[in-house]
Amino acid sequence: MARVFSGVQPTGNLHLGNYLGALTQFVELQEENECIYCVVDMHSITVPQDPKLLKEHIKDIAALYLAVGVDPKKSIVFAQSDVSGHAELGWILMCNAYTGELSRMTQFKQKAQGKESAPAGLFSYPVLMAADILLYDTDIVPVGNDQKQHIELTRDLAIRVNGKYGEDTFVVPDGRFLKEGARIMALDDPTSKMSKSAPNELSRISLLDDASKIKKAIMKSTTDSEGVIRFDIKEKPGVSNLLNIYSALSGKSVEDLVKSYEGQGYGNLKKDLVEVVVNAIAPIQERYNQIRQTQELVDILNDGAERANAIAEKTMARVKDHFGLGL
Ligand code: ATP
Ligand code: LTN
Repeated sequence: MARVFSGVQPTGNLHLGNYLGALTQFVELQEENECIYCVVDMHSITVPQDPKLLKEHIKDIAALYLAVGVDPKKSIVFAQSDVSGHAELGWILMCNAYTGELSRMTQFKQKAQGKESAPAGLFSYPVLMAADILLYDTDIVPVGNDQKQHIELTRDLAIRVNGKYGEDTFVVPDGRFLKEGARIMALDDPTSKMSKSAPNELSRISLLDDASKIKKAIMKSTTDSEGVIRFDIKEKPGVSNLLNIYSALSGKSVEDLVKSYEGQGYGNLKKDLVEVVVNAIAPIQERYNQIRQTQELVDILNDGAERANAIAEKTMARVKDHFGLGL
């Protein structure tokens, strides 16, 4: 059985991009692998967070994991800060990462853009991510395409350390990415990805949005003035994004959708998409509401942390031994 690890930041509710890009893979993978799904709360404090809200968001994300179908009997679900090995291994990796390679990370460049100074945590964010992954001897990391560069860095760090401290120090992981074109874009600006932290609420559809918000966001979404429904990411990013979302949630191929909307305007496509989205997320919301406020959720996270810690401790003992740390 392969070991799978992935994480999501508790920085807001999950949106369709997170769901289609990451969570659907989480659920698929748990059938045949040993899966560990983490709420990466320590990553989220690389930008300021309200402490009270952060605590709630950790449970929100955990409840959403379960609501989309992550099964705590099959997979480990826990909060990153409950396992101290992440920070510990993060430091060890930091001593083997170069400032040059970290300053080339596009996520860092984007988040620090225009600022005179940025928190060192934002700069070393990818190293903590590498620690998350390497701590569990992970084979496969299911993530969206935007994380490719961070996965490459994780592999580079593992290979570098193995070369210096012994080939059995780390398992070198592989990313599992969505196929190109399946990236979900912002509804108000289809040239940038749908994101939790974009200021415009109508740029995304959260998994917890009600029908009227979903309708508003889709009906107002940016398209183009050609008035022809066809798939062309370069020329028609808005319409292509709507077709992508429609296809992913309905199981119909983009080609079939394009055929069935031949001769129709964007209004019909948008109207039908509202229904598809509302129907797809209704059962997720129902399960979320059932579990979010329960002791069961807390128990699942505590049990997950215990199981994760048992694996992490073994890795830390091995890594410290290879580095000559401790007695
Ligand atoms: P933020 O906007 O705060 O950076 P985010 O919305 O990008 O957050 P993350 O927590 O960084 O979300 O990502 C969780 C997972 O969802 C990652 O695997 C990421 O690659 C994937 N993901 C995020 N946005 C999209 C998107 N628009 N399309 C497909 N996958 C996505
Ligand atoms: N950087 C990721 C979140 C993340 C992650 C991880 C994903 C942190 N640690 C480990 C996979 C494995 C993001 O922004 N989506």
